[in-house]
Order: sequence, then structure tokens, then C-alpha cells
Amino acid sequence: MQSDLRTKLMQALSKANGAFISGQEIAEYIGCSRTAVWKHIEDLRNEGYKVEAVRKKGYRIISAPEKVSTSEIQFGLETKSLGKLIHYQESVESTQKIAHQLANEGAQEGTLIIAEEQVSGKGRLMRSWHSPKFTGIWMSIILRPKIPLHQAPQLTLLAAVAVAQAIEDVTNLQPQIKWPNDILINRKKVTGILTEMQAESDRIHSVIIGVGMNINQQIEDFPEDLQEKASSLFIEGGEQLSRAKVIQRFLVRLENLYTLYLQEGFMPIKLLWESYAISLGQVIKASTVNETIVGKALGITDAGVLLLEDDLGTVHSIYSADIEIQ
Ligand code: BT5
Repeated sequence: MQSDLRTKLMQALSKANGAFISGQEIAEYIGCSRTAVWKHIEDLRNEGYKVEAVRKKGYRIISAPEKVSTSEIQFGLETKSLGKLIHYQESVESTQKIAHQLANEGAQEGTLIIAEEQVSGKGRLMRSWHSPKFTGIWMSIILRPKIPLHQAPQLTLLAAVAVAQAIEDVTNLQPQIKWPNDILINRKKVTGILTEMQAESDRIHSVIIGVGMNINQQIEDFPEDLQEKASSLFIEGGEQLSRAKVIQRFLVRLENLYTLYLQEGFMPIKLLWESYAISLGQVIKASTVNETIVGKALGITDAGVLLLEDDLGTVHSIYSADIEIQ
């Protein structure tokens, strides 16, 4: 929508001060047809405005989109270091990409990169991540742990526990974790985690944890191919949530777990992870880049590796795969 039209539309709606204003009045004010007004109102809705439309009365704005800008996240944030520096943009390609750039430039541990929308959000293995405007949380956080390279996957599991705890903090839902990086509710994926690293020989410069959380989407907000397997906290719990509050809970949980991890190692994190794990003890199919293995999930190792026992009793170590529960 052209910006002068948008300005006039917003003027017309806000002059009404919460009361209805008819499509005809708006059309005259802006200088366009009533059909065009309807189209512009649809645009507003797509941007997260809640607009009530009643026949013969017209339109009124009920609420403007809630944002996840720096001040919204930092107001009331109870962490010591995570999220003290926030890089916010309304629309980005991928928060991971910006996080890599900032990490290269020396961004401090705990820097959070967040956007209202990603136009090319990334999953693992070059897959895409659907990240529509204003409905979910699309963020990346930079950590700089002094741990050997091979332990880095543990941080994905740690982040998954932090997400599960944050969901429990803000809803009555019971999140479960599907190894390694999916958080499910009622067997549908509500969050995905992508951990990437910058390292040199065995030295980690930074670990970038990307978290995509579906919060306020309705089912029709997902593309058709995702509607069967994806969900949001709103769909599962029936309540619209403040995304900023969810982020705050996640950062607090992540900071506590990360501090515990640096002090006591992976063991306490592993126990927590197992308490949320959906796949342990079940027969699952693991598809890796090279092969597909079906077997019983025995557990995870201290390195965060999944152990699968096949029919012949051979135990396979799975470092990276897609998991289907049989
Ligand atoms: C993941 O990959 O689950 C990791 C997703 C990480 C996304 C965050 S958002 C912030 C940061 N910036 C980024 O660019 N990425 C990170 P994977 O396990 O490969 O799952 C990807 C698959 O999940 C896709 O192929 C779809 O089938 C499905 N999917 C895509 N978008 C989804 C969504 N919004 N909700 C649930 N499932 C989705």
C-alpha cells in the first residue's frame, strides 16, 4: 500500500477514537473506492492489526500489533547478561545471518537478534522455516562458551529444555522434546531450534542458537503442507500470548540452564532433557544423510548423541537425523 494512503487510512481510523467509521467515510477521506478501503483494511489485518468490521457501521481498530522490539523485551527482563543487547529489525532474511555477522564483528555473549518476520527463515539442511509477521518469535542468540567443539550439540538440547520450561511458565500446556531440536505439543511442532557455530580447529568462537516459536498463529496462517504437523501455542492453548513475555521467560530459563551447564556440566541438563523427551524407549526411524535406521531409542549420551538399538541388537550412534516415531 502506498504510504500516503496508509497515513490517511490510519488518520481516519484513529480520528474515530475507537468508534466505528463507515467504509464510505473512509473512502471519501482517502479518495478511493469502498472496495479499495476493504482491501487496505485486509492489508492492515495481515500486518497484525485487529480490525472489527460490522455491516452498516463500518470499521474500527481494536488493537495494534504487539511488537517484540528492544524496549518491549527489556522492560521487566530479569536476566543478568542474556538479552542485554538486542538487535531488532521488523523484517529480515534470517536472524541467523545477522547473528553470524554480529558474532564476527565481536558481539558480546548474550546478544539477541530478533525480527517480526523472516522472509527466508532457515531450518536445518537448507530447509526453510515459515516465519510470518507478528505472530511468532524468530530469534537468534549468541553464546561464547569455553567448551570443546564436540560438546556444542549439547547446547541445542539445553535450548530445547529452556523452550519447554518457558512454555510451561506461560501456558498450562505440556511440551515434549523430539530429539534433537523439535518441541512438540500434542505431537505437533511448535518450535524448532537451529544451532550453528563459528570455530577454528578445536576452539569455539561463538555458538548461535536460532529459535523459531509459533505463538499466536491460527491454523490457516500456516501453509497447507504444514497444517498437519505444525501448531502454535494459541492453537493448542486457546490464548493469545504476549510474545515479549514468552521471550523474557525463555531468556531467564536459558540463562539459568547455561549457568548450571558451565558450572556442573551436561549431566543436570541431560536429566531435564530426558524428562521432556518423547522418543525414548520407543521405536523410531532415523533418517540421516546416508541411511535410514529403525530401532528403539535407548537414550542420549553425554555428548547429546542419540543411541538407537536395531532388531539385531546393534547400537547405532546418531549424530544428526530426522526422527519419525513409528
Ligand atoms: C528447525 O529445522 O526446526 C530449525 C528452525 C529454526 C528456525 C529459527 S527462527 C530464528 C532463526 N533464524 C532462522 O533463519 N532460523 C532460526 P528443521 O528440523 O530442519 O525443520 C524444518 C522443517 O520444519 C521444514 O522443512 C518444515 O517441514 C517445518 N517447518 C517450517 N516452518 C515451520 C514452522 N513455522 N512451524 C513448524 N514447522 C515448520
